[in-house]
Amino acid sequence: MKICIVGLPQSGKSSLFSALTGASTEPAMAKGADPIAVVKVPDPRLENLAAIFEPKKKTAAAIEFTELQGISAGDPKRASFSEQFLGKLRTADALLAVVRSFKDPAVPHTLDSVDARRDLVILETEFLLSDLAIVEGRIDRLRKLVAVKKSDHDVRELSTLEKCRASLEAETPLRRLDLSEDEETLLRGFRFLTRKPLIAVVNLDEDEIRGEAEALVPLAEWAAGPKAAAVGLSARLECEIRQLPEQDAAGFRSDFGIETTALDRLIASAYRMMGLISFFTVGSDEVKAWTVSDGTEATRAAGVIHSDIERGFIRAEVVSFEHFVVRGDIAGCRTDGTLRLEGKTYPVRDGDIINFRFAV
Ligand SMILES: Nc1nc2c(ncn2[C@@H]2O[C@H](COP(=O)(O)OP(=O)(O)OP(=O)(O)O)[C@@H](O)[C@H]2O)c(=O)[nH]1
Ligand SMILES: [Mg+2]
Repeated sequence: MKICIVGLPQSGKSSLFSALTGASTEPAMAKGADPIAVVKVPDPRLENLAAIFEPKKKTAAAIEFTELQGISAGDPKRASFSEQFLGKLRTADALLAVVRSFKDPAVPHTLDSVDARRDLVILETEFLLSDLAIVEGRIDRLRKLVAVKKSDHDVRELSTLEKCRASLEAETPLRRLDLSEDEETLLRGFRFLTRKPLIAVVNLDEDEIRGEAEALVPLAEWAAGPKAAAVGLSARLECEIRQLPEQDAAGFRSDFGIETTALDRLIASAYRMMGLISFFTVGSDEVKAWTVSDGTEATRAAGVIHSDIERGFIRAEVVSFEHFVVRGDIAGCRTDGTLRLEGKTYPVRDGDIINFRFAV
């Protein structure tokens, strides 16, 4: 899973990147590249399973974060995002927008005032306009095609895109559209920015942390929509805490009234928002967490591991994490019937421990 960090200049993107990854953005930027870091998803269940199986290797699910350079949105003197920049955003599975709430007069704001909601609207507007340009271009082409030869596929695509255009013209991001499975499939290839899950990270002043809920009120309505979420944190403080030894960090956190790390909270909300779940494969060689969308069928989940396992799928042996930890071994789960045999269309659930049987 790949998440792009975007935001207006000096909103705290690099600080957040460092807080999440423990790495500085400077070496990559010095080379003119976008810094990328792969971060492990913390999951106590994985630790638990590793303690039981004592495997040679333990592999957590991972999220790739990247901070994109070169934003000039909100600058009234310049045009909006470049095509190259938007193209990079389109490859992301989710977007993370950093919006500034900290007041620090030492850090100038391009718009001379601090307003998290306004900045979020500026970013969303850029995304809306980019999607709208794509939708309009495609509608023009499809109209011409349909006038010559009316194919069923083109007609359906045209009507779906017209639905999208109406939404975008009303300044409603496409993630709020209710689409049928067919419409969803027709749109997939466009990789619309406003259809992607969007997490807003409100970069708080240190003295706002205890009042996080209050600081998020202006975004509450926005964050209540589908595939949207808002999290408040101080990027600079989290970045400083990240550099402390673990025992000092805990004390520091409780002094500021911070309960969990920024990373844990961000990932938890990203998972919830994107409808992602984890299933596990276990054994003495490796215990591993895999990420799939909630409701993914067993064959497709198998394909995440290897296409051969998907193609040659026979059955899945499944036991839930909760049942497994009571027993502590697979043979016991087989005996008491908590280990089940499931077929191709079984919807995988969060925490399932799965052994795929396959033949190629
Ligand atoms: N007071 C305060 N300052 C912060 C916070 N987060 C970032 N800053 C400061 O804001 C400035 C910009 O932070 P960066 O993390 O570099 O922001 P950025 O969005 O990566 O900036 P550009 O990449 O230049 O657009 C730095 O001087 C940070 O120290 C915060 O939570 N509180
Ligand atoms: Mg930066």
